[in-house]
Amino acid sequence: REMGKPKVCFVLGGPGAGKGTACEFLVKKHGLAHLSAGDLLREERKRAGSTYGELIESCIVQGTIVPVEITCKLLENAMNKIMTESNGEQDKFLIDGFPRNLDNLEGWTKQMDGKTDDRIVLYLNCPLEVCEARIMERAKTSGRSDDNIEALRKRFKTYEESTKGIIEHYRGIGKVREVDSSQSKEAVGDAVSKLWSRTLA
Ligand code: UP5
Ligand code: MG
Repeated sequence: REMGKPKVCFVLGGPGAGKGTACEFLVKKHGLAHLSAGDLLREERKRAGSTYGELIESCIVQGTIVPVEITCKLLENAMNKIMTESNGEQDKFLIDGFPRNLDNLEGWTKQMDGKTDDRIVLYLNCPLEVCEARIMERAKTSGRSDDNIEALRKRFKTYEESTKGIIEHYRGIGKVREVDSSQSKEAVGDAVSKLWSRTLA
C-alpha cells in the first residue's frame, strides 16, 4: 500500500498541563500514535553510546530546550518506524511537547518540509498554579530529574518566554484548538476526544 504523508497534531501547553495524559486518552479512544518529544529525549539520554546524553540531561534539569537537530531526528525516526511497522496504516500522530521555540519550529519546517501534513495544534490551557500543584504531587513518585521546584520554575520561565510565542504563531494562522485542561481528567479527555472527532478524524 502506498504510504501517505503522516498527519500531525502538535500538543502544547505548560509543564504539567496534562499533555501526556490527554495523548494517552486519545491513543486508547481513537488509536492514534503518540510521540512525546520529552520521552524520546529521556530515552536517548539513557541509551548506551548516545553522544547527546549529557547535553540532554543538562537541558532537562535547566529547563532549557535541546537543539532541534536532536529532537527532530528522534521524532522523525520514531515516526518512520511506526509508519513502516504498520505498513502505513498508522499515519496519525500526536506530537507532544514540540515545537517549543522558534529554533524548534524552524528546524522542523526545514527538516520535515513536505514530509508531513501538519494539521493542528491542540493547546492545553492550564493556570501555572494548577500545573505546579500537579507536578509537585507527581514529584513524590516520578523520579524525573526536573520534577522539583527549582527545575520547575525554570521550565515555567522557558514556557512563558519561548513556547507561548509558538502557540500564538499557530493561533495567528488559525491552527490552534484550545481546551481548558484545569478541569478533571475525564472532562479534558472528553473535550479532546470531541475535538479530534470534529476536526481530525
Ligand atoms: N494530571 C494530568 N491531567 C490532569 C487533570 N486533568 N486533572 C488532574 N491531574 C492531572 O500530567 C502531569 C501530572 O498531572 C500527572 O501526574 C497527571 O496524572 C496529572 P502530564 O500528563 O504528565 O502533563 P504534561 O503536560 O505531559 O507534563 P510534563 O511534565 O511531561 O510536561 P513538560 O512539558 O514539562 O515535559 P516534557 O517531557 O515535554 O519536557 C521535558 C523537558 O525536555 C523540557 O523541559 C526540555 O528540557 C526538554 N524538551 C526539549 O528540549 N525539547 C522538546 O521538544 C521537548 C522536551
Ligand atoms: Mg509529558
